[in-house]
Amino acid sequence: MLLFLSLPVLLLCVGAVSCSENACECAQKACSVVTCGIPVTNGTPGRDGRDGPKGEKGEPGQGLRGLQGPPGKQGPPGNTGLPGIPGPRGQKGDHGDSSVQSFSLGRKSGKKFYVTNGEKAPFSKVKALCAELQATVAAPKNEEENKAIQDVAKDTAFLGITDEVTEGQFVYVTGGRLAYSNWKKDEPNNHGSGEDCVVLLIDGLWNDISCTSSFLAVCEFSA
Ligand SMILES: [Ca+2]
Ligand SMILES: [Ca+2]
Repeated sequence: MLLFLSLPVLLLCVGAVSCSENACECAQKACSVVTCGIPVTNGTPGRDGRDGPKGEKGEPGQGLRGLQGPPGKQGPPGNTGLPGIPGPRGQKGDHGDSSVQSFSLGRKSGKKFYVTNGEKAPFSKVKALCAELQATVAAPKNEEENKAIQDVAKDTAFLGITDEVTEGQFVYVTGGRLAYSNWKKDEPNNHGSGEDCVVLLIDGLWNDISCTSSFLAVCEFSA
């Protein structure tokens, strides 16, 4: 009640007097009619109250989430794993050397064995082909061997015989003078610019011929 009475008075009087004392004394100085309450001295403060009940959990914060940071450093390598289970057995592979694979079964004569892959080539390549087989170019040393090579070749084939070292003197490429020959009539004739290699013709007769011409390769194995 006091507050209601004094407040309007205070408001009316503040504008007239400036004072820094308490509101009631100030009002009494400034205004002729003011009713103030009797001042009362304060008592000693009461003891602290007991703690209140725990409050409810608050709402999550509304702040913006920060940007994702850069990736961390790579960790140390792990331990080596156990060995895996052995895989299934693979399919059988192809034969390794195609030149060996394509050679057909030859003919055995005495202690020799002849094979051909049906390939026609210059004499230098025929020699290389036979060398790949750990063999030599077929060179008959008697009529039986000549017939055996003829049966295997069924075409004009190089023999392992040349007169490259000394013209007109035919020798085996493996070394040694001829032990047997079966020249065709009027051969060897060293025709044209020279013929230093020898072929076995289909009829079994021999002819000297250019080493750079291509004829069948027949190789010889010693059995
Ligand atoms: Ca010759
Ligand atoms: Ca000739």
